[in-house]
Amino acid sequence: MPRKSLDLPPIEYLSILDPEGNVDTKLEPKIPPDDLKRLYRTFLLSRRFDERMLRLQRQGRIGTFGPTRGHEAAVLGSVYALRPTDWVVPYYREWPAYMWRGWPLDNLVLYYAGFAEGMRVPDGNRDLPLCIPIASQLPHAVGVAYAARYKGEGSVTLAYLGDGATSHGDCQEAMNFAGVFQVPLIFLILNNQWAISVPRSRQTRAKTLAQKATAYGFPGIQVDGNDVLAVCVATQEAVERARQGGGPTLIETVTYRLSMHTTADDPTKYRSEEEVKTWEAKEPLIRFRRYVEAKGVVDERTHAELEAEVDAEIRGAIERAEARMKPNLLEVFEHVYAERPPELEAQREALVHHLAEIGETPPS
Ligand SMILES: Cc1ncc(C[n+]2csc(CCOP(=O)(O)OP(=O)(O)O)c2C)c(N)n1
Repeated sequence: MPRKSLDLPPIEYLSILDPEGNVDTKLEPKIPPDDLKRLYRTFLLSRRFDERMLRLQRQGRIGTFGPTRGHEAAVLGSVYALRPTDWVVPYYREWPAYMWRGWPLDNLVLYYAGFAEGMRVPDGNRDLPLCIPIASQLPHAVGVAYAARYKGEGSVTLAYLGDGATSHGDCQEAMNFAGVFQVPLIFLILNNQWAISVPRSRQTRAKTLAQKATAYGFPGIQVDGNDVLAVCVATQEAVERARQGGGPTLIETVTYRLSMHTTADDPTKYRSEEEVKTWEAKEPLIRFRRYVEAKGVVDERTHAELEAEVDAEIRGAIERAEARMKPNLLEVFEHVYAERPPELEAQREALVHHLAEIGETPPS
């Protein structure tokens, strides 16, 4: 009757590109120059889009917006490892993954201006819409992965969640069933240290979020989430394993939300300037720029060209989206119930009647 340590897998930490732009060449993935350039362009596009959307919100032209500044390396490094036939299940900050997968920017502007049509998934894209209820996307992700395997698609599913989401029941249920059924699914946690004003230390007493995978019987790894290369390598390994029937993986990306949680939040109320400064020094875009410059993929001139290109793309998207914004009051009754309850139907009819009385016809 011994008392002994159990043989449990150790948790690895992976980092390849440090904040100064130094690369561990033994671990460096072979990303073709064209892909590096496209990744850098998407990085720049999402950063500039983020800045522009904050300004649009302040001008009252869109509603609440959740910035992604600081998360881009974790999102783009991971989505890069997928094929277009794989599935993406985001929460609400991973729209850089949509950009990578070819969504029109107009959709995103429309969505944040309150038009549900903005979340209409482009035909042929295997992405789920953004999901606001925390962790509720995860049981769906398990279902998607299970169904894809059942149909023999050979695809994998990449699901995103925040550190805050890990303390929700939906997350535990999803991870448990993903492990039990060995579905081809990757849980990618964006551990940005905060869930609005609640710090990571109040979500779990566990040393890492990656180790939670051990409890569900699949591999977990912690990676530097501001390092595109490390996230890419960890995801490529997980994708490969999932495709070969090896089941799920949990990847914890350690990163930081450099901006506010959403435009309805004031982070100066709960976090220190020193903390933000420490993370600014590990900023992922600057780090990636150093890398692509050292590789000779981007220089001053191409950088300026890319800046001009993404600026024009964003301007065009906003113009097109604003031209499509035709408010329809009756829409508040849509997309909630499959069959509208009688009291809501009565309210809708009253509104139709009222609009007719004041001579307003809602756009069809
Ligand atoms: C079920 C549910 N409960 C509460 C909320 C309110 N809420 C919105 S964001 C958020 C914090 C989420 O933090 P995290 O999962 O770490 O993601 P992050 O926003 O930091 O990327 C909460 C509690 C919600 N959207 N859904």
